Amino acid sequence: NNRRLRVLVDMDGVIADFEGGFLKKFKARFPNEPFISLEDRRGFWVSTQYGDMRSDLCDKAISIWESKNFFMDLEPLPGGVEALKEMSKMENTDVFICTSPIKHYSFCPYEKYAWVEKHLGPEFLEQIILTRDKTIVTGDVLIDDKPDILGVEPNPTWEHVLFTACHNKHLENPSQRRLLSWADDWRAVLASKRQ
Ligand code: DGP
Repeated sequence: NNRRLRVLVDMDGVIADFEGGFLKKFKARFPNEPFISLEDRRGFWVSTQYGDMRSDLCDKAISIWESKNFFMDLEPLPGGVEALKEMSKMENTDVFICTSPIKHYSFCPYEKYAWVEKHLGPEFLEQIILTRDKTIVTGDVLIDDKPDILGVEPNPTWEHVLFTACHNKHLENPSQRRLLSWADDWRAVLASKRQ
């Protein structure tokens, strides 16, 4: 088998700490408002859970990630940068960062490119796929923390491996493989797709 393996890796919640960055900036900007600890996060959409707590907190949450420097300032998640660099050097392996920008486009797309250049290096700028629909991207595996990845293509080519995050750790779906973190055996996941 000499086919190359194509690995798609999500950005927010997988290599960049969206949830931690959000909570830190939400508390700093709204020190007198209630917040949801990472332990209590449920559901992919942060604004939905904040809106359920109190309706005006939905827009307050959204204002955090629509602000300049929100995406740029996200901390790398432990081991993510190292894992991407290692897999990009593996034989017969192509790695792409596959990330959905928010629709408020003033800062997010620019800052995602700048983040990749800063943390992974300028050569990784070739590997960025910005799309709101990941189902139309072909690949062998998609490592992503969003439990349900839907779009216009009903049968995506990739296997979605769920990357564990604060909002999805309680979900049980036996048909979905997981990576618990970058300390988990991502090399075995890649190896299984080369068979
Ligand atoms: P991705 O991780 O590539 O599926 O991108 C999803 C983006 O949406 C990511 O930047 C996180 C962000 N996000 C998280 N919660 C919400 C929300 O409630 N509303 C919106 N618009 N974006 C959110």
